[in-house]
Parts: sequence; C-alpha cells; structure tokens
Amino acid sequence: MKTVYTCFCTEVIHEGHLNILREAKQYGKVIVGALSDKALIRCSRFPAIPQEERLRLYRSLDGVDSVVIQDDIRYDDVLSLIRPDYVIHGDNWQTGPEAEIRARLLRSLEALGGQLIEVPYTRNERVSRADRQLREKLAMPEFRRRRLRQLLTLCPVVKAIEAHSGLTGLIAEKTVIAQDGRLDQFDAMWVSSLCDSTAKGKPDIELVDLSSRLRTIDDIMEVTTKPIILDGDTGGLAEHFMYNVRTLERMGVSAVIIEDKTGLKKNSLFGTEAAQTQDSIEGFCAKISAGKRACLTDDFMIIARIESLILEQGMDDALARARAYVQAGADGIMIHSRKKDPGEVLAFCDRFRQTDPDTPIVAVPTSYHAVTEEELAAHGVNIVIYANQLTRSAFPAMQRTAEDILRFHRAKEVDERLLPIREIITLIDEL
Ligand code: SPV
Ligand code: MG
Repeated sequence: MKTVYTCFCTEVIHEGHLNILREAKQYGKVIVGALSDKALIRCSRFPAIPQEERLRLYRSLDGVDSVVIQDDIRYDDVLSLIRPDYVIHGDNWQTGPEAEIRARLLRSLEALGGQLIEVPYTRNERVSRADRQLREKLAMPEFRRRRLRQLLTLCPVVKAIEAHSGLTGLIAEKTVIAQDGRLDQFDAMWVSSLCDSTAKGKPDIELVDLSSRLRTIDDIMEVTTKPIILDGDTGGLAEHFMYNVRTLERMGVSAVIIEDKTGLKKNSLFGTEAAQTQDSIEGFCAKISAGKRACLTDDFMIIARIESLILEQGMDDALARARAYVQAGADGIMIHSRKKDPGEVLAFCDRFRQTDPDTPIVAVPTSYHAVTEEELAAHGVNIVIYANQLTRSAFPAMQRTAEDILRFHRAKEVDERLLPIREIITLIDEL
C-alpha cells in the first residue's frame, strides 16, 4: 500500500483540512505530520494549544492512519524517515515566502521518487472566519501576555523589533522571509520610548506620559497578536510603578523593562554626554520589589535594565547590580552599551552566566550592530531587541521624498520609489 504524507500546522480543523485528508485517502495510507511548536513559531501563527493537544486532535480525525512530529518546516528529515510515495498540500504555497519550502520539497521528492499532489486551497467565509477567530484568540490579553515566557522556552533567541503605531505593529507582525528553505519572522515587539517619543515629535525624556504610551500600545494591540515588551523608562516613583504594572499586566503586555536611572532621564545613546544619574542599588531594588508585589500573574515580567556600562561605572558595578536586581525579584536583566564593539556586553553576559544560568538576558545591539543573534545567544543572551531601526529607516525616506517634491514642483520623480497606490489601499486587511 502506498503512503501519503501531509503536514498540518493548524489547531482548528476546517473543511479545507478535511478535504486534504479525503483526497489523501484515495492514494493510500495517510500519515499526518504535526509541525512542532518550535517549528511552528517561525513560520505560522503561534500555537494557542500545546503540541500534544494538536497531536491528539490530528489522531482523532477520520482517515488519519498515523501522526508524527515534523520538527522543521523543511521536509528533508521527515521525508527521509517516512519515504512517502506522495506528499499532499494545498496549492496556496506556490507564491509568497512558502514557495521556497515547496521548491525544496520538490527537489527532495524527486530524489526519493515521490510525487507532490496539490489540491485547490479552500477559500470561503467559514474558513476565513475560523482563521480570524484564531487570530482574535491570540490577541486576547491572557494569550498575548504569556507568549513571551513561552517563546523563551521555545527559541534559542527571541527577536523583538520596535513598533510605535498600528502600521509598524503590522510590519512586526507580518514580515516573513524565506531563507535556506526555512521561514523567519520577529517574535515580539518593543515599544521604545525613543521611537514613541520621536513619532510624536518629542524628546526621549519621559515627557510622553503613560496615558499616551498606553494609547500607542492599544493601537498596536488592535492589529497584532505578538507579545509586547514595553520600554518603561525609569518606571517613575515606586508607588506609581505598582499601579502601572497592574495596568500593563491587565492589558496583556508581556514585560516592562525599567532602567536604573533617576531624575531627568535622557536617552542612553547620549552616554555621559548628557548629565544623568544612576539610581542607588537599594532604591532600584525597592522599585523592582514593589512592581513584583503588584503582579497578579506569573506571566508578566519585570526586567531590570542596567546603565552602568552606559554611565561608565564599570563591569563590577554592572554585575553587582544584576545580582541585586535578580535577588529583588527581577525576571530578567537588560544590559546596555553604546560601544561599537560588543566586547563589554559579551563579557558581562559571560560573567553573569557563571553564577546565574537561568535569568533571561536582554541585549539591544544598536551601537554594536555587527554582532549576530547567534553570537549573542552563544554568550547567554535570550532576547535581542532591534530598538529603533524602523523609525530610522522611515525618517530619511520621508525626508528625501519631501525634499524632492519641493525640488521638482511635482511628485512624478518620487513616485517610482513609493508603495504603489494599489498596494497602499489593500495593505490593511478588511474584517
Ligand atoms: C529605546 O529604544 O527607547 C531605548 C533603547 O531605551 S536606547 O534608545 O538605546 O536607549
Ligand atoms: Mg528608551
């Protein structure tokens, strides 16, 4: 009897999947591959139910003979294990990033003497509604909030990109690339104080108040599902921070990062060029503990950001603070640096990891941008934040367009580098 293989990455079975199974059955014994959580988060939507439950769900379906785990979006390993006569898939992957996975599968199948069967993708109102409901579920506060902690167990390194509006949120949510036969995307969003302030034409000095920051977060939450890490500046007064933690946690924010500065905060990338005061260890520990006391769930993370390297207070000070902040209840440590060379950040991570193998470390490689995620992860970094690159790419593009329209007294010269009208009017999904 021939074998037919199909890979599922869904947790809601709709008529499209049943159609695939019905077709598959005509060719022989049906093996369903359940894409593992680890593989799923790179290429599709985040799993709202655990891998084990998805396996049980697939096993219960009519026409399924067996279920295996597919641990990589690339079919190479699973195909050499199963050696199916056929692989069956919807025809919706012939274009877009998934086309690369399809092309790689075709090469593997050819080598094994197998064949790809494609069935027309089922598009109708019921299928779209099932899709939409799943997306809505992931946007719910309890699902979104715990997703960062889940990602920390699933990814070698969690990648966050800055978002400061619905539109930049959509870029963080939807940007997917295909590379080496795999898909990749960002895991989380960073609501940067620098970019949120800059978008409002204001300096990054805690002038944009929390109500305004919450409005930005809400705009982002309206159109995304990925977890949010808020740049909480200094966190303000400990007594206020407690209330703000409650608000953020209730909204579904996953983490707030507060920095150990006090008084008028300026952006860290000024370093010692701007007068800035670091908080005492005791003062900042008290703020962290107050925040932790206010938390109602284990999901929400308070991450302590150490400014010792920025303020040239030395490595020993940074390490002493890191240990004290963890003792005070911090769920993670962010170490910041404005050097071009990642050396001091990597040295901090190595020394911190000698005594603390578990507490998540966050790095923001803005100045030391040549370092790769892999190198950072090898030194124990768990979250990498691309803190301002979207804002910094948009600003010069807009400025150049404005200058050229002034220069040419018309818009023809700029038009070819702009998003086509057809695309801008269809950029936002309709309900
Ligand atoms: C931000 O993005 O606002 C940050 C990171 O706090 S940095 O600008 O590097 O200080
Ligand atoms: Mg900031």
